[in-house]
Amino acid sequence: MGTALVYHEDMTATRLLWDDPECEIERPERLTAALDRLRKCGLEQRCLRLSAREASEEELGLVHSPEYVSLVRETQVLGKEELQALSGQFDAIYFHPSTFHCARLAVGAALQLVDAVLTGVVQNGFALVRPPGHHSQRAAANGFCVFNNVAIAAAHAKQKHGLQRILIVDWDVHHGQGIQYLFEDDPSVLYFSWHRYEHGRFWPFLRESDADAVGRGQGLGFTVNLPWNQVGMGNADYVAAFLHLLLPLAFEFDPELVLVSAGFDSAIGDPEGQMQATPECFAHLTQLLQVLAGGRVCAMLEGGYHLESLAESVCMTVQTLLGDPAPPLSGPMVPCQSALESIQSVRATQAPYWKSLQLQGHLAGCWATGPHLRLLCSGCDFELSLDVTPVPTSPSTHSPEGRPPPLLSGGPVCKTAASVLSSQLDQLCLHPAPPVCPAVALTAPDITLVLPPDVTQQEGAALNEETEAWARPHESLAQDEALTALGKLLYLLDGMLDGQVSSGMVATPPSAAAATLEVAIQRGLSHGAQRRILWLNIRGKEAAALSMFQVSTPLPVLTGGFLSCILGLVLPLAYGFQPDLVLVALGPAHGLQGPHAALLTSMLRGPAGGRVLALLEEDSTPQLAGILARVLHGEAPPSLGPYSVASPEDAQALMYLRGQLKPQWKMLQCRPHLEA
Ligand code: X5A
Ligand code: ZN
Repeated sequence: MGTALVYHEDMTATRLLWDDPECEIERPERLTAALDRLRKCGLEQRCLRLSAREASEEELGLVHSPEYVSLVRETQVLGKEELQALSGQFDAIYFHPSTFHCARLAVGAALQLVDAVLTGVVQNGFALVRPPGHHSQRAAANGFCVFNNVAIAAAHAKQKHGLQRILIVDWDVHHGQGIQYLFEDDPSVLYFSWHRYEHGRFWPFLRESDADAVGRGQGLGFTVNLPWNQVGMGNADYVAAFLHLLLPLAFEFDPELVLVSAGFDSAIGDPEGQMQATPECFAHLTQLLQVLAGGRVCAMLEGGYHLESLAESVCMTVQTLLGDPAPPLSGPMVPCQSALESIQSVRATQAPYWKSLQLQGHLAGCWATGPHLRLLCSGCDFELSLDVTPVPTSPSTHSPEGRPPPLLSGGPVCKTAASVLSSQLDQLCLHPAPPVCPAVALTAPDITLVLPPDVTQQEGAALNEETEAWARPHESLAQDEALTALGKLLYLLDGMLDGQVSSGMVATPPSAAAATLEVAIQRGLSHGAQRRILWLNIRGKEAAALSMFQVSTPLPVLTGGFLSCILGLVLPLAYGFQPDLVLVALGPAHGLQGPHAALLTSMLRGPAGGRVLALLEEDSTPQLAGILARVLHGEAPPSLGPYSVASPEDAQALMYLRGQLKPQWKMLQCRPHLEA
């Protein structure tokens, strides 16, 4: 199951024939620059190349009026003067004698891509097209767009393939008002667009581009606009918008197909967008979307006018569709205040329509203290310690069950949350790092092991002595079996930290799990300075008995609670921390089903540059090991299926933890500072 690249060189034919400063940026070199770069990077060669066909007039009729289609058809025979006069009747449009042919190829490319994905010929793909489509409307060309490529693709997926839920993600820097109008009242198409808005002072200057346009009729809540009110939005802002807004809705919507209006005028250097996101950011956005819809993602080019930035961003997107890990993001991972204001306002506006946005925040301030919670990141060049309300140590301050009581008891809800918190806090833990090098640890007691195919056989005789030395202090590591697993683990760990291995999986005998993990952590931390390692340990409650667990949160196994924990806590921490390596350990009684474990593992590849080491116990099911191995190699995790809402207790526990961690970990924020 590969990646399709749909293209036709005829689409370079249409071009501006007269002087028009607004339109001159939409030029043929946009396609050739992108294609050249795809070839130079060897990416084109890795894709299934499909030559675009022309869409039929019937297909255009899925969203456009017959009169409008005729009007565009007739431009083929017009002279320059007539073309210019007709163009003037639309906003930011030029026609060329080849426009009808090119625009039909652009639509045809989008349809071929959708067909290839929905018939299982490929897993995903990219349509490299012009003219773009998302501004075009039922009977109007607009903003360089003639036919609405993505909207027609969505209508076709519904009509020809019987799809019932399609997510359209419009990451172009302009509002795709054309798509919005076409699906405004249609609950089978969830349209998400972020766009430069500047309180209405940016093209296309529409009131309905603002956050309060949410669709109508049956489609209420299925239009989601995220207006950017300042220029300069960057990687942290884009990732925060996905984690805190788009992805909760998308998981709740549970799409069967994801269409991307992939405009790259939202990338750094673009004269239209004036934004700051680097090309790698599009790899991350793509990767974040690939966990939806079983990985069925079709990206269609929209805008993007800085040729270098466009070409590089297209490469990043295609490379990620091919399954390669996203390169690390540059720059500080701190969303700006204006971005947080926008995100918060959309969350508030959309909350009535989405369970995944509800149940958050209304109990804020309920807790004055909480359970033992401590996260330490220490290192040669930075030290951050976050000490959250120490747990009272005197037994007299504990409730009868031995749990720390909240100081401000706000009523029944708080009491429930208190007991849930203290009983469930052990399932996911953050490890403190010895003061050797920067590290955060999300916990894990038991070891599993990932073996990239080319590495599997190499256990290195030279390593054995060292392995034995590491094992010596641990009684449980004495047997051969445990020693072998440890050897593999250390081998992989070194390979990943040296950059020779991208990901791995190791299985360990259950009795040796805790010790193996301990060695792994020590080894990772002693490997070299300046390494950031994120340890994530998931296991049943008894993990609390182990030392070194400092921060923990319940990791509910129900879809809603699980997702809010991953999207609202684990990934923001991980993106903020930017680890060199993530170790995920699934210990005894971890309670996760295969799809959940796969989703978590898959999503952690993002912040770690793909360097994820999974540790399993030997008695894990082969299905689990198989599914994890596949996602580690870049395959899409299976869908989680229908959404079920997080319990109030889980939501409360998560909110408490987030509240404690937010001052230090800015990616956790989804609203601006009130004091600012
Ligand atoms: C597809 C696209 C932008 C039109 C801008 C007009 N259109 N000022 O990016
Ligand atoms: Zn655009």
